[in-house]
This record gives sequence, structure tokens and C-alpha cells, in this order.
Amino acid sequence: MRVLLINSNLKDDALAAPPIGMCYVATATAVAGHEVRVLDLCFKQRIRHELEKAIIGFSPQIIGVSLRNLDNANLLRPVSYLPSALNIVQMIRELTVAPLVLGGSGASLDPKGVLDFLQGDYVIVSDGEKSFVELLGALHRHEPPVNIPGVGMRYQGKFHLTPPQLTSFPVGNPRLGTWIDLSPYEKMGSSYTVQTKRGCRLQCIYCTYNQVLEGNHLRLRSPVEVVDEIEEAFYKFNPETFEFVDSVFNDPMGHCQEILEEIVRRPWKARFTAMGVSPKKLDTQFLHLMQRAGFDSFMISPESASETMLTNYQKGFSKEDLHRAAEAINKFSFPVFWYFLVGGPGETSRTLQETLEFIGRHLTRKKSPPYNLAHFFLGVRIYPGTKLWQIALDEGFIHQRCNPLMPLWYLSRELDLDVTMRQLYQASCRWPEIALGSVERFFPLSKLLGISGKIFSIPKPYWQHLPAVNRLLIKLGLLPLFQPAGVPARLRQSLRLQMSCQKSTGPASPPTLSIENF
Ligand code: B12
Repeated sequence: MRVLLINSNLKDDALAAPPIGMCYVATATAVAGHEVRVLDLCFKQRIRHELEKAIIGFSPQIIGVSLRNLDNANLLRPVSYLPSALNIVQMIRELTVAPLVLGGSGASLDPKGVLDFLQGDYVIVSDGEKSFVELLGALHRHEPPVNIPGVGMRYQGKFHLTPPQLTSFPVGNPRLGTWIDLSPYEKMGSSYTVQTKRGCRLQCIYCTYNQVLEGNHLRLRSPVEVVDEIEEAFYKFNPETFEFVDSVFNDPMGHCQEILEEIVRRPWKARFTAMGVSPKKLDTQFLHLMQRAGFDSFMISPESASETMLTNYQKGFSKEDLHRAAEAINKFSFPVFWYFLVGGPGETSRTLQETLEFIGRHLTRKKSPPYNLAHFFLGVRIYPGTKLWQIALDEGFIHQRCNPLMPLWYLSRELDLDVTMRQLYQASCRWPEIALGSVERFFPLSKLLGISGKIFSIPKPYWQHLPAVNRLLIKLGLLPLFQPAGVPARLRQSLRLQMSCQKSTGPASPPTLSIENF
């Protein structure tokens, strides 16, 4: 069959992410003998024109649309990506009658809601490779695809989903660089992305990784196969950096170490980064191995440095583990991006203070670049299927019949929001390493880096320069200009809206919710 896969993620700033998931699906579909084309809409100015070019010449028999994000999961600066995805789907519908299949993490998080809202024909939950290829087979044979694992659809007037079966890692090498043009991503500071495993063993109460996204059963790729993929891409595409996009990069530690050792054994030298590094067992020996393999930065998500909050979030490591990891990290010169969450169950100004003290003690020691960056998200996004969903139901943050397509938030009632904002603001005036979620409104400016970064050889990743910018703003007394005003009142208002909105709107009517307005 002729299959067109379209990336609907238009986020083209410093966080631009190549659509690796869609490339996995493209490779699996091509391996199964179909004729596959890929259209990456990110960085494209004329979306309709691109769609016309791709659809009119090729006449696809099936269209797959990748939906990575529902929203930006940022309560301080909320943005929904659903209206732009809807716009793309509507343009596709005007150009072709080919069945439309939705997939990607956004689609997996709320398959029914996404299928209804975007008016797709089918939705794939979790891994796409096997389910999508089986769906194509069924459609080709004119059979109803009702029993294919991972496939959701409207059937006999109702939404029908066969639960996904995540048993093995379906295709090894997604051949990212052969399906899409990586150069605009690289310009923005992004990397050639690689996945070494699927599944997450952690049980963080707010997280979806071990649920619909990847499941909690680990599926590991062979270290040699992973490094072969990197080697092939290194010689073919010569990317500036490779980035591991596993949910947790260093769990299981043994598998991760084998990959790093395999990299060290190869004759070439590449640069690496990773998100999702866990502080557990992050010692100087492991960091040294990362350095030898070519790592020059990474992201770590402790979420809090308070023992109470680490326990409440069920992070699977202790405050002591975290302090040990920070001390080990400080012996190296990597810039490290630290993610913190404020406002989970049990958060108080005292627990937040403990996190800020940790930052003051460990993350602000460097007197010259590269600096650490401590990024704070306020509020915890509530997803269906997580323990936080149940907690939020019990505590009245959400209602049984709420619509998961709307960003739903948990924000500890033990926090006095005025005090919280003051705490965060004062800390950010004192330590330029701190960035609050509201900084996201300046991300579009990062496109300037894409233009000037090469000319002035600004080192990547670009986020490492944010503390230097903050330092300058603090010195010039300009930081207050960049702080959003009236946040506590705004947050109280959106939480009130969240609760009232859910009570009046049942699951039967999600598309009527005003997603554009939040
Ligand atoms: C790595 C990562 C990042 C990195 C990306 C680095 C990079 N250079 O790519 C960084 C830290 C930059 C990042 C940033 C953000 N991220 Co992020 N990120 C992830 C993470 C952990 C892995 C994504 C990944 O690459 N997976 C590997 C691929 C292979 O999996 P996949 O994309 O799911 O693809 C499979 C299926 O979904 C399906 N599939 C995919 N496409 C298609 C298409 C079709 C047609 C079909 C049938 C199937 C299909 O098949 C694929 C193969 O099996 C996920 C969580 C997770 N475990 O999925 C969050 C996640 C995707 N991120 C999320 C968010 C919110 C963001 C940000 C918006 C956060 C922010 N405010 O800054 C930004 C957005 C960036 C962007 N450009 O879109 C959310 C999205 C949920 C939501 N609320 O919308 C997730 C799900 C985490 C969560 N909260 O649960 N992220």
C-alpha cells in the first residue's frame, strides 16, 4: 500500500525534537513491503502547500499522523498543541479520502479523546510498529481491524480499543536520518536521537511512561545493535550530537554501561547527551564512563530534593542518593539540566525550601561556564492511569467524568501560592541557575540562536547559556521585567475552572471544550 506518515509537531524552538517514533513506524512499514513516504511539518512555513505536494503526487492509500504532545505540560505558560493538529488533519481531509490513523505519545495518552477531537479513523496506542503494520494488512484485506492489539476505532457506535501487547522491541534501527532532514533540528541545538530500550520500572506517581507509553516491562536492545545504529549515522550523517531519549537512561545500569563501553571501544569519537538520567547509582565511576564515551551534557529529573516529596512522588531514590549524585556531578564539568516539580501531594513551603537549599548548596558552585540549570515546573500534570489521577480524584482536583484532553493539574493545597512564588522568585534573583517554567514564553527567541549559533560558534546545548543571561539580567536589575505578574491569582482561577468545567462536561462532549483558550 502507499503510506504517507506526517509529523504534526510544529515545535521548532530550542526544544525541537526529531520525530523518531514516526521514523520507527516508517521503517517497520517499509520492511513489511509497503511504499512509504514521510512528511515532517516541523520548521515548514507553508503547511497546506507541503501537504498538497505530498498528497497530490503520491495519492496515499493510508495516512498516519504522529501526535507527540497534547500540550506543553506547563501550568505557568499553558499551550495546547491540539488546535494546530486539528488544523493539519482538516487540511488532509480536504485533500484525500484515505483513512487517517493517529499515533504517538499524545494519541496514546487519551486515545478516545484524541480520536474524537481530531476525527481520525483509527488510533494506535503505545508502540506503533506492529499495530500499524497489522492495521494496514487488515485494511488491505478489507477486514475489520477490531482485534489488533493497540488499535482503537469507532466500532458499532462506540469507541473500541484492543489493549496493546508490548512483548519485544519491534524494529531495531529506525533510520531517523534517512526519513527526515535533521539539519533544521541541529540548527536549533537538537540532536540525532537514539532509543536503547522501552519500558520503565520506576513507579513515580505522576508518570505515564510505565503505563500507556511504554509499559513497565523492560525491553532492551542489544548494546552492539544500538552502537551499530550510532556508527552508521555517524558516518552517513555526521551529526553534531547524539541524544538518548530513553525514559530513564541509566536504568538498568548494567545495560547502559554496556552501551557506553561499546561506544568507547569503537574507533570514532562522537558527542552525546541524554535526558532522563536518574540520580540513583550516579557515581564518579559511571560519570567517568559517560565522559569517556563522549558525553558533554545531560538532563536529570529529581523533581525535588526533599525526602518527604521524593517519598510522596515514589521516585525510587532517597535524598542521600541525590546529594551523592550531585557531589559526583560537581567533580565533572558537564552542564547539567535539573528538572524540579513544585506542588505534588504533600508539598509545603518547607519542602520547597529544602529543594532550594539543595540547589544553593550543590548547583550554584561553578564560577564560570558551563553552568547547571535548575528548571522548575509549578503544578503536576495529572494523566489517566497514574496514581496521581486517583489521588487527585480523592482530593477533589478532578472529577470522574473529566476530560483528560484538557490539561489537568494537581497543586498541593498545603502551599500558599503567594509564599511559593515569593520563594521561587527570591531564589531566582539569588541564583541565576534557576529558571521558572514561565521562561518558555521566550523559547521562540531561541530561533535567533539557530541563525547566529553557527556564526559565533556558541556551544551547544543552548540551554547552558541561560544562567549567563539570568546573571546579566540580575546585575542590570532587569530580572523583574521577565517575571510573570499575578501568577497566584491566575493559578487559583485555572484550578477553579478545572474543577467546575469537569462537572458540567462529560466524556461524551470533549471536542466542545475550549482547548484553544487555556
Ligand atoms: C525524550 C523526551 C523529551 C526530550 C526530547 C529530546 C529530543 N531531541 O527528541 C526533551 C527533554 C527535549 C523533551 C521536551 C518536551 N517534552 Co518530552 N518527552 C520525551 C520522552 C521521554 C521520550 C520521547 C521519545 O523520543 N520516545 C521514543 C519514541 C520511539 O517513542 P514515541 O515517540 O512514543 O513513538 C512510538 C509511539 O508513540 C508510536 N508512534 C509515534 N508516532 C507515530 C505515528 C503513527 C502514525 C503511528 C501509528 C504511531 C506512532 O510508535 C512509536 C514507536 O513505537 C517522552 C515520554 C515517553 N516515554 O514517551 C516525553 C514526552 C513526549 N514529552 C512531553 C512533553 C510535554 C514535552 C514538552 C512539551 C515539555 C516542555 N514544556 O518543555 C517538550 C516538547 C518538545 C517537542 N519538541 O515536542 C510529554 C507529552 C505529553 C503531553 N502532555 O502532551 C511526554 C509524553 C512526557 C509525559 N509528560 O508524559 N521531551
